[in-house]
Amino acid sequence: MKIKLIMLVSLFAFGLALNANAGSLVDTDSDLVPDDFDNCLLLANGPNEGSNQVDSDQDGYGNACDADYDNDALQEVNVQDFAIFLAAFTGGPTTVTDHDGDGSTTTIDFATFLAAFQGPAPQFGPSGLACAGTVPCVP
Ligand SMILES: [Ca+2]
Ligand SMILES: [Ca+2]
Ligand SMILES: [Ca+2]
Ligand SMILES: [Ca+2]
Repeated sequence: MKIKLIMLVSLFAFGLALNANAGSLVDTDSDLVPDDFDNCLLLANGPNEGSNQVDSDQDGYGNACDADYDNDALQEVNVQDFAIFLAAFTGGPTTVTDHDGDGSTTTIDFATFLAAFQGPAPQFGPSGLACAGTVPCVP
């Protein structure tokens, strides 16, 4: 009886360990970047996408899902961010505004901005990184 109990407890512990390992390999958006390391948790931005985890402003939210270009205290996507987008769109430096990672700020990137601008709070992310929201976010 005692041996059976020990076996049962061992199996339970083994199951827990397996579960813990499985948890760290969950990839919600199937972009080959596990959730715990994915700076755009619900949007594919892995090695198969041009935006591959690039985070120009180092706030822990990948360019692909971060339209809060100025990282203001309100953490909103508002007209200040639109001004930054417009500057990049009309020939200014392209970094944070390049959502699809093709090296330029185009109408495709504007669609991403607009969706965030009109979307409910939070208007960017979410990120799977524990340090998201702090600059620099060092996982
Ligand atoms: Ca992922
Ligand atoms: Ca992702
Ligand atoms: Ca960012
Ligand atoms: Ca782009």
